[in-house]
Amino acid sequence: MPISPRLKEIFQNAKSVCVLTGAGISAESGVPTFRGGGNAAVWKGMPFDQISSARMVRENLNEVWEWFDYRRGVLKDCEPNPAHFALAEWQNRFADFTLVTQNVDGLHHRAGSREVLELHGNINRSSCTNCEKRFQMNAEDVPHKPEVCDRCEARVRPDVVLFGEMLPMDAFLKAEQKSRECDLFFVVGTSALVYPAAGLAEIAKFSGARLVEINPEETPMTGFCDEVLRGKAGEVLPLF
Ligand code: BV8
Repeated sequence: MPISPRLKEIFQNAKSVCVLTGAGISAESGVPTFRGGGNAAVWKGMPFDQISSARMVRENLNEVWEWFDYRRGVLKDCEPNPAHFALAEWQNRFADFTLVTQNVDGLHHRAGSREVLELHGNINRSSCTNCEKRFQMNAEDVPHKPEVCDRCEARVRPDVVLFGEMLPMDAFLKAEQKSRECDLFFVVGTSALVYPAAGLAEIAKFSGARLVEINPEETPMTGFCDEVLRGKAGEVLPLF
């Protein structure tokens, strides 16, 4: 997938760059995507947006933990891939660089990205269902621990934003502000179906940014982009 000389020049002269990543950037690390390959992630017959929902936390927290402990088990053997490392390099190439992710796998941090706006939380953190105290888990803590909060003894839950839940406002508002200010916005490895995250690309475009999509497949965002690099993130990003 060659990068046009025009895009290369825009990239080299960009002052403010914003990147939104989704599950596709971790696909080459062996992390299953949610909707890739034509089938949506399911857990014991429940579609992804049912098992990963605020309602399931209320109705069956044990099942939610089983789903997240399973995913954390898969993640234990996954390493960052060239796409994550390329973006970690980009943070030193621009005066103003913002990395926003929908992913909860923590692979951007492990690749060396310093400030990552995690719009949907992090699978290796849990939070108290009562007092919201947060706990950092190691990848080896499968099944998860602690089970209950050491401050108020209520149950803990994955510190991940589930369907029907508010995003962390500080992260979202900063991502929104950077989307307005940037001159170049990359959408990498996302089906662009989940809002308000996907809306950041629209905000960038309406604010005058050049919009670039990197994805082996077409998405609802494709027609809206100025440039489409039809390829894998791990192969395309290192070419810049
Ligand atoms: C909320 C954590 C109120 C859980 C996730 C409009 C506005 C606001 C909300 C809504 C709205 N319309 C609908 C809603 C409700 C809902 C929503 O968006 N539903 C969708 C399904 C219609 N949104 C919510 O409930 C959100 N909360 O709205 O609160 C609010 C309102 C305003 C402002 C603030 C708050 C909460 C959504 C968060 C849900 N939690 N994750 C968990 O992980 O279990 S979302 C989940 O989907 C993941 O985070 C994932 O990242 C995300 C998006 O999926 P993708 O990352 O795109 O992954 P996917 O598999 O779909 O696609 C992979 C892509 O990669 C594919 O295109 C594939 O081709 C490509 N690919 C494959 N291989 C590669 C590749 N690309 C590059 N290289 C490769 N090698």
